[in-house]
Order: sequence, then C-alpha cells, then structure tokens
Amino acid sequence: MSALPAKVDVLIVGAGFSGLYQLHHLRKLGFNVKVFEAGGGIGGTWYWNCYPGARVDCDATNYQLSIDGIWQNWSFSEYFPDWKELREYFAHIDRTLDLGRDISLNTRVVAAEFDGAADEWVVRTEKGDVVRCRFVSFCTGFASKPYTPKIQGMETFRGIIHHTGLWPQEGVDLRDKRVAVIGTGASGVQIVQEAAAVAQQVTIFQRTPCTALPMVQRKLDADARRKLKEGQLEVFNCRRKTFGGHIGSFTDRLPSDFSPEERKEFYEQLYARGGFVPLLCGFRDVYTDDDTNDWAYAFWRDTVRARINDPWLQEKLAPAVKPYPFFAKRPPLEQNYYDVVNQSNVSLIDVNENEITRITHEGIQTADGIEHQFDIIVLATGFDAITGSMIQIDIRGTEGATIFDKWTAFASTYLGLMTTNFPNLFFVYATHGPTAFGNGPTTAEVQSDWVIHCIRYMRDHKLSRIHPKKEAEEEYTKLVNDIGDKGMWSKAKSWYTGANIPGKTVQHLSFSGGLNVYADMYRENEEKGFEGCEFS
Ligand code: N01
Repeated sequence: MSALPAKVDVLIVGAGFSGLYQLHHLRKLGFNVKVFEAGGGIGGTWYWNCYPGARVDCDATNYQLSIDGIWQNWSFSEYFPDWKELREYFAHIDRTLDLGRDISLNTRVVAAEFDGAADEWVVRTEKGDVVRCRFVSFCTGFASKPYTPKIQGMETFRGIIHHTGLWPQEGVDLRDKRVAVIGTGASGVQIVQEAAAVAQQVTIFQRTPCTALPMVQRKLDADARRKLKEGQLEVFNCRRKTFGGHIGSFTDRLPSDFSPEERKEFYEQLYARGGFVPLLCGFRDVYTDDDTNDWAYAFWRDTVRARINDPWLQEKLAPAVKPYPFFAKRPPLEQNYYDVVNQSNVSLIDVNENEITRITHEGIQTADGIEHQFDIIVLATGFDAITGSMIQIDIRGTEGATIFDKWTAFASTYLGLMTTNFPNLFFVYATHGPTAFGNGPTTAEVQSDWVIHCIRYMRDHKLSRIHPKKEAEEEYTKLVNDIGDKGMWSKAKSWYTGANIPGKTVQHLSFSGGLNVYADMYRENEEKGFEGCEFS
C-alpha cells in the first residue's frame, strides 16, 4: 500500500471502473493523482458484492473499459461474468497500467472540506490522515451504501447474518444450511439460485415480486471469444451513441405494427435472446404507453407462470394484476429462479401477509407467531442508492453546509457532474448522471472524460477554481425532473427514485433521457468552454 501524500493535484475516491479510468488518464496528462479506496481490493462493487452467485447483468462485450492495451489482452469466459472473474479483470487492468502504486486500499474517506483561501479540498480518512488536493473526484458508484432495514432483535441472532453488499471476503458456506433471504431484487434472486442448489432449506421473504428476465448465460469458447474480439472496437464506438450505453437500442417498432400472433412471436424471440436489452428495446413506447406496458407485463407473467407448479406461488411471483409498470424497476436476470422455487427445499413467505416481527436468537419470527429457524440470514435489501454514496460522507463546501444538507430535500446538480457551493468537486455515475439507465463502464467513461478534460482545461488556462452557475444548475435539474416525469419510474418504489428507503425524498435521481443524449449535451458544453461554469 502506498504511503499517503500530504498534497496531490487530484484525489479520486473509489477504485471501481470510474476511479481507475480517471487515474490512468489523469496520470498520463502529468497530474499527481491518488485514489483512496475503502475496500481491501480494487473493483468497487465487485469487491464488496462477493456473495454466492453475484454476477453482472450486462454482457461481457459491453461491460469493460475501452482503454487501449486492456481490452486487446483480455477475454471473459462467460457472457455474463461472475464477481470472481470480474475481480481478475480488475487485476489485469491494475497490472497492465501499473495503477496500484497510486491506490491506497483500506482508506475510507469520511470528510472533505473546501478551503476557499487556497482553492483546495482538505480530505480526511477514517484513520485520521489529512490530504490536500486541488480537485476531488468522487467515483463512489451508485451502490456503496447498503441499506439494512431496522428489524427488532437483529443483534440477538446467534447464526450468521450479512448484507449482500458487505459479504465477508472469506465467503460463507451455504451447504446444508437453513438459509433465509430477505429481499427479491437482483441480489436476492442470485443468492437464492445458488443457495437452492446446496442448502438444506431456503426461505425467501418477499415484499414485492421482481420481474426477472432470463439471462441466457453462455460459455465463451475460443471461437466465440475471437468473434467478440473482432467486433469489440465497433462496440466501443457505438455504445456511447445508444440510450443505455450498450449495444441494442430502442427501435421505432410499436405493438400496432404487428398482429397479436406476430407480436407474441416477436416477443418470444426477444425473450429467448436473454438479458434485459432486447425486451426493453422491443417496442419504442414500453416506458410511456400504458397499453404496451400492460401487454409486455402480461407476456412476461404468462411465460413465467408456465414454469411454476404451485398456483399460490404463481400468483406471488407473477401476479395476475401488474404490481408496478413493467421495467419501472430494474429486472434482475435469472438463470433458474423460477425453476428452483418449485424445489421442496425452497419456500416463500409474503411479508405483506405475514410480516417479519422480529429476529430472534434462532431465526425470524413472523406475525402469525411462528419462529422460523435459520443458520444464515441474508439481507438482500438493497442500497441507499445514488445520492447515498456521497451524502454518507461529511462533504462541506463554500457555505459550510454539507452535501447531505443540500441534497436531502431536493438533489440539484449541474450535468450530474458538479453542484453549486462545492467548487472543484466532481462526481460520476452518481446523482443526475445517466446512472440507473446506463451501462457502468460506458457511463464511467463518458462522464469521466468531461472531468478529465475540465481539469486539463483549467491547467492549460491557469485556473484554480471551477464552480457551476446557479441558473445552469437549476436548468439542468429541471431537465432531469421534466424528462423523468415522462417515464413510469415514479410509479414503482425502487432505488431509481429513492422510494426504497424509508424517509428518503422521492425524486428523479438519474438523467433518464438516454446516455447518447447526455453525451451530446456535455460534449456541446465542453466545446463551448464548459459553459454553465464560472472559473477563477
Ligand atoms: O436491491 P433492490 P439489490 N422487508 O433494491 C427488499 C444492482 N445489482 O441489491 O421491492 C422485506 O433491487 C425489497 O423489497 P421492495 C442492480 O442494478 C446488480 O437486489 O422494496 N423486504 C427488494 O425486493 C440492482 O437493481 C446485480 O418491496 C425488503 C429488495 O429488498 C441494484 O444493484 C446484482 C425490506 C432490494 O432489492 C440493487 O439490487 C446485484 C424489508 N424491510 C445488484 N427492505 C447484477 O446482476 C427491502 N426489501 C449486476
């Protein structure tokens, strides 16, 4: 681990895709850069989320950085790689670019305060180290603050209890254990699939059914890898021009272009391709038209129900009445979730009918008075997403107020990259970026490019402070909210809007107009000399 310096040009917080990309490019430009990473390894989310079954829901060709020298010498073995292989990929990046010498692991940033007299940030770590920097860039991701619901008695449980986002690095053996999984988002679905194969018993505690789509996992043999490699540059060139930052975008097709039979056949083909992109992009108006959305849900529901034996379970997992607009919550990708629920060692408790009243020494007690005994309780309960990653840090700007004070009631940003009263502070893959709707590496690159170019511009023009104008921030924030209101996301309670966290303001936290539109907008901004910002 590197010794901490007293002063650097740029301090990056977080060693995931964004942090590594910025470190590499800023270092190449001659800046003195350090990365502080809270985890004991690099990889961001793939360091923390090492629970059994954790794997990415974007395909391997899109889920990588476009840095020259990295992609040419790397091939994934599966189309949707798991956390272990993703960690190997990050180790490859580290080795190839020799990044480690500028990364301090186990170094959690807890506070940052702007020193207006020096135009510098004073950053503090949990261990009490203090570092000064001209620029601070938060690459803390959208999911670095796990959410654990307050359940009475949690501390009294004598077995093993962990949140999926804080899974022990040494792992937890699920074999022959009685396992409870609370939560049925992507994390819950993934761990249930693994546990069902080896555990004595798995009990799913479900509050809202997810609408999981088939992953259609594929092993990539030498031939498949060669073909993907041949098309890789094309993927990098095209993905920034798509809505979600991955290949596959909305078409102009409408359901009315098809007869009912053709429409079903068309959707069956898309469904069979796997992943959420084909189905999401099948009809242009699935996000905006109620009839299209209802039809898409009904297709999904009937397809899933056909795999589930028990009628009660069918209704729990794929209800007759659409629980929320299809795609208004991010659909997990499943490999055999709707099959393993038929197994005799898997059961489901609907916490709406039979709520969790407390955690006991032995397990979980429900409202019907039954104490369900477990060896392991998995909290797959999600994250205080997007804003949470930054507002958990005591970041104080020119007025002395914190980011928490500023964003708690109403988040406002300029281009999802900066916010007023916090000069020389950048954030990416975070508040008001294309975050929830954008492929991670693409979003990281697109937004980081603006940050890198801005820092270079300031050096070239001998500027020491950048600050977004209030009117520019108001205008961009209005845009985020106006576009967000046109979609269906507010009709579901999810991390997209903060509705998954009790007491959190429900608002649009991501730019939902598409990564392509976002990229055009910020490019224009850059070409106009970072219009919307004041420099000194
Ligand atoms: O979290 P989630 P996640 N009692 O918020 C339930 C990415 N990711 O970690 O829906 C009972 O989706 C909650 O119920 P409800 C991916 O982008 C990706 O699974 O609020 N249940 C919900 O079912 C994903 O979208 C992968 O009613 C409670 C669940 O917990 C994002 O991270 C893998 C509860 C939380 O689901 C988050 O996914 C993993 C309570 N008190 C994650 N409180 C990949 O595949 C909450 N819940 C890449």
